[in-house]
Amino acid sequence: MHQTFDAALGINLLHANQEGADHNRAHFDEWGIICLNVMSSPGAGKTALLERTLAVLTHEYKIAVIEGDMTTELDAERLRKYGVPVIAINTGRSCHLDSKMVAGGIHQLSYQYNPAEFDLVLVENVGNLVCPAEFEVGEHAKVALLSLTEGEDKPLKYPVMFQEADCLLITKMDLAPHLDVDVDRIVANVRQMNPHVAIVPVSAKTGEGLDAWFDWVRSWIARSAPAKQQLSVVH
Ligand SMILES: Nc1nc2c(ncn2[C@@H]2O[C@H](COP(=O)(O)OP(=O)(O)O)[C@@H](O)[C@H]2O)c(=O)[nH]1
Ligand SMILES: [Mg+2]
Repeated sequence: MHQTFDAALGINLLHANQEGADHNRAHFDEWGIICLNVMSSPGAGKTALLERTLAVLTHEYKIAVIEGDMTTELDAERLRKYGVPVIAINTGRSCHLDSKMVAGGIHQLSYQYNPAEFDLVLVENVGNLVCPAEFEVGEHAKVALLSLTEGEDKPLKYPVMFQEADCLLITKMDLAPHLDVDVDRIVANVRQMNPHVAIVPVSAKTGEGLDAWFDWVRSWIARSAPAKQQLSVVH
């Protein structure tokens, strides 16, 4: 009996979250914004990647960040140095952002700015390979990071994250010469879960692979171009 109740509760929770995510995405679409949900285990290099991304792409696009952490604004402060609005959301005991929290972030952004001026919203999710993959926040695409030190088997052990990802960044490639890790095995394990995902090996430290990552982001932003054109016709 207990199991049935828990399963039903879980399905209702996910259903309510999905409705909220669709609502958030409708706002992003109305404003011609592309939203990317960046997820990984703690320490895989999400904030370092976003630092490198903001350093380059703020010259091309207007970007805002929604920064999810259980506590503190440490990551938000790191990213504010790049001169972009960073909405910090502390999730408390929750191990992931949900669509309601991100709706709060979107409203904050739209009180302070004209949201239609933005091209890209980057969401840094709470560090966790499990729950963030289940709870959409209204993103157009999911970006998962797996660092070289986490082990080749993680795509097999945490399948949902790797099945759901549109782009998988293998991070900390600069460490490869110092580790007993088989990058081809990581790629094969990811492909087993998700044959079509874009896989980009990167290093936020040396810059390896970042151009390919930036191009992937640019290709997503290009999708919102027709909506942006419509907006500029209307205003
Ligand atoms: N060697 C190396 N270290 C990295 C790289 N990216 C991040 N780190 C380090 O990994 C740790 C966690 O990075 P952070 O960006 O905070 O990870 P997050 O928890 O996923 O946001 C920090 O000590 C970073 O300096 C990288 O490409 N190479
Ligand atoms: Mg971080």
